[in-house]
Amino acid sequence: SEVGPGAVLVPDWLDVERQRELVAACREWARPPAGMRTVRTPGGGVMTARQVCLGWHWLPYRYSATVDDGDGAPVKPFPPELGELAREAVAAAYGEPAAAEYDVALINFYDGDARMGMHQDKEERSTAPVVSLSLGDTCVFRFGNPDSRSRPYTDLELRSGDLFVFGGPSRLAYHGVPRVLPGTAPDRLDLTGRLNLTLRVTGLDH
Ligand code: MD5
Ligand code: FE
Repeated sequence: SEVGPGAVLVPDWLDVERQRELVAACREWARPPAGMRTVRTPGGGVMTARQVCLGWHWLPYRYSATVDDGDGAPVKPFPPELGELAREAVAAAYGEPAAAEYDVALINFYDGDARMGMHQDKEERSTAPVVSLSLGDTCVFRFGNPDSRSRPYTDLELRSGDLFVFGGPSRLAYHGVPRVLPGTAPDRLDLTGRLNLTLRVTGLDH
């Protein structure tokens, strides 16, 4: 369903088997080298969601080929199956195929106390839609507007298996995760906390 212009939510898009496969893959990707890390912002802040990247390494506020704020290792490659998944997701949300090749995944892990403040995703040079897949605990997701981090915004719950695609005028909307609802993950996932996979097009050359 369309939550805003170009912002399409497809609840329960991934069946539990595909969720389990993605959770298992995320556990592997989280291992060192170039594994899950804590992100520190230039202003001295610490992000409470921990992150691992594939394809390109996200730093506040640029992309790098190496984990400059961690062990310095080369970022893990972007798996072709995530590119396929992204294109499938865009087609499911918009009813038309994706125009660009996806080349980066940012995987955020939220424990019960983690949150993400309102921000825009501006590090990508491409205007291609962002694909977001939620796994594990439900969260409250705050979907805002492109002009300010304050109202108007819409709070909605994202559950395990939900797909959200942000394109068109919503690509640069402010958004955040005000809270996670602990203990709400499907039992069969064996996951405490929330994982979010975002698939993006950087517009960078390798
Ligand atoms: C999350 N992650 O749930 C979200 C999902 C991040 C981040 O925000 O930057 O890692 S991506 C949500 C998103 C992306 C691009 C645009 C919009 C939302 N939007 O216009 O609302 O961990
Ligand atoms: Fe974001």
